[in-house]
Amino acid sequence: MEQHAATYADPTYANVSRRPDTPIETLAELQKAVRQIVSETPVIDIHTHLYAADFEERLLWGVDQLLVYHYLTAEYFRQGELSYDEFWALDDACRADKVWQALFVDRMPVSEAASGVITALNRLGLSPAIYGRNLDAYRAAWQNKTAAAQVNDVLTAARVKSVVMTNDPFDAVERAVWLEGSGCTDARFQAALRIDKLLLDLPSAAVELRSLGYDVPTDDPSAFFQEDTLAEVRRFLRDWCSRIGALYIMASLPGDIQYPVPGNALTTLLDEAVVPVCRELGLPLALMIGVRRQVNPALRLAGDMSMHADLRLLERLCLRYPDLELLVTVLARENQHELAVLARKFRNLTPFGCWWFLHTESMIREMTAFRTELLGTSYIPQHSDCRVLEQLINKWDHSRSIITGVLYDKFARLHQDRWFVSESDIRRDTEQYFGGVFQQVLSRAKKVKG
Ligand code: HDL
Ligand code: ZN
Repeated sequence: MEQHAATYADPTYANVSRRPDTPIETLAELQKAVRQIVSETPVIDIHTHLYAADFEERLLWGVDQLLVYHYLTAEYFRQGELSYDEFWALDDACRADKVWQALFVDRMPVSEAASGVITALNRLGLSPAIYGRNLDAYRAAWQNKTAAAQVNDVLTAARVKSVVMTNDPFDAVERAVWLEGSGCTDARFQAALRIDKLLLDLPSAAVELRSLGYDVPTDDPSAFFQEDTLAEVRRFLRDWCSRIGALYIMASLPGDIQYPVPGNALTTLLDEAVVPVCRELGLPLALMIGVRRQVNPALRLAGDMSMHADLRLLERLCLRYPDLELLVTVLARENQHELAVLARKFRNLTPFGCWWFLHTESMIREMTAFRTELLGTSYIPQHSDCRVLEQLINKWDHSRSIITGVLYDKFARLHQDRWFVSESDIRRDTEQYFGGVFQQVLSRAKKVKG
């Protein structure tokens, strides 16, 4: 792109009052400033599957865990030689060996997930120029590291200010940490209450609720529409949101959920339990829509599929609850533009992130461009969805460079139309994207509290 110096002799400029810091003069300087500021601005990662070190083995980290990440195991089964049963019979280290050989040695690691491993290793000082393609060399480099030290190194390298965990009260191991252990003692790890099982598998959730001391029937699902049962579900939600300090309540949903459907369990639970507790506690509701679980169970965690979602569910929730803050991400590429347009209709709907199969360079670029064109800086461009600690580095490095490109293009056009950009403009808008919008959603939700 040609360089247009902002000629201060330009009469249209002469009358412009000076900004706090001097407007950037050339496109080359603008590009440098955008790259630097987007690269260095700390981010709040609003949805991850990471855990603080308090959760011990729930915090996944290290070379082997990077390689047995379910994105990579799905890719392994396409090009590795083992059957499902042979692979699953191995321990993590042997599985990692197989993934490394198949996806990193026998061929170039060009997929998003595979190249991400290389980015993370390199950025943590394990340069492939030195460590080569010998997996044991990378393992040896970290054999004496502690989880706590790796957490500090990774959060610093990734410039991640804080992450929001996915906290499932129906997970017995995690529940024990909250009920019997220390809970989470690291303020950099915030909590979110995940309630898929309550919304999507009520009979099984009812059994667990009862075992936890909530007086809900386990033999008569229709009883869930009675006020005393719904009061107990609200008590459960309230207790757990308070216990973990949930920033929001969240659920993932298939794409074919209809809402509202009178007499339907999900409609009743949303209307009579989840939304009332969100309002009572002043919390947003986060919905991740368009997942079809376990289309291939042999892949285990990697066995889920995307599906097109009927977004009228969101339209109706926004109309029925205009003061409920909704954080939403959808899984089908075909739904993304529609979600951005829907967010233009409802100010309480905030799209976030490029979820799962959309967390790839080409999809992030496509989505960030049209979301910015439709929503300006009023949405949340990315979350990492990390399951393994070191992924924070590659997921955010790759996303930052793409967001840099989109922002630069928009700022450059303004610059050329003599709407000059300063570093403070760039910093302010980047901070919006990297946590500001999320914090505004949280504070708007708090205003509705009560
Ligand atoms: O349901 C979810 O939160 C998804 O993000 C799944 O956990 C999925 O397995 C995943 O890790 N996506 O990135
Ligand atoms: Zn997730």
